[in-house]
Amino acid sequence: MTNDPYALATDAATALKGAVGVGSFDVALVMGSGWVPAADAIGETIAEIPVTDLPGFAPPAVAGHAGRIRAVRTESGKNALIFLGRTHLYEGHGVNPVVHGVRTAIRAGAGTVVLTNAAGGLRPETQEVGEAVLISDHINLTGANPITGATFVDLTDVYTPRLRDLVREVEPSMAEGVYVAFRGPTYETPAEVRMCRILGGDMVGMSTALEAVAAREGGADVLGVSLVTNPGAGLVGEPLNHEEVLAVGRATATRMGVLLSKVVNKL
Ligand code: 8IG
Repeated sequence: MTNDPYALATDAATALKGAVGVGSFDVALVMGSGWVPAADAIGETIAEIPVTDLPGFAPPAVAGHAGRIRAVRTESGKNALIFLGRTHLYEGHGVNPVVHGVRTAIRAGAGTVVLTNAAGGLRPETQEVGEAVLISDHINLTGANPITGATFVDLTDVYTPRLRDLVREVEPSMAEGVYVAFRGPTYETPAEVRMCRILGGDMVGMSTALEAVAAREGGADVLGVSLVTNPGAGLVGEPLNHEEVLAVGRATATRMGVLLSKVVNKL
């Protein structure tokens, strides 16, 4: 086996296509915390495998992160790959396992990558818990980057404007916001939350930004959606716990599933 992350993704894509019996995929969706139950609305399941059946994936670490890959056929006849759970930078396996799903999906043909997450809301004045926000841009404060070497990828339109327009055709009232990515696994201090607001952030989380960068490097279009599950630390009320995140996900799963399904069918 190879140490080259791109070759590893090519190997994983070959193994994936063989394991699920699908020759090529059109779109990949990464379901973050709280989004996994929404996956059932995307299409008919063709096959589902644990990520650990493929080379390059880290074993799942967090409760509620299933660590499985589902191949589905959408109503519009597209082949979709759904990642039920993701690897986070805070797990300590380095940056390559974090973006391996996205790279594998692109090698398996996916030209569109949909990244979902649960996030803290930095604008409780206007955001509600359980609200989905379109990611318009990000601020990467993870200190990491999936790209090594002098590859100067343009990040002007990381989150493809055409895909954001398409979501607003489905859901005209949906807000847009800037996602601030931290390494975690701690939530922010109240001072860091205030900093993020001053910097122009609207949501804060521990995922998505690195995967979006890897997807753009790979030439895929990116759609990002955050499910706001708590106000950022110190803005209002109590700190959150992971169980509450999953509960918000369960409560909003049908709505989020319908949204994603409509968007995928319009691709
Ligand atoms: I859900 O408030 C969720 N994930 N960094 N901060 C960070 N990640 C999160 C938060 C939050 N809420």
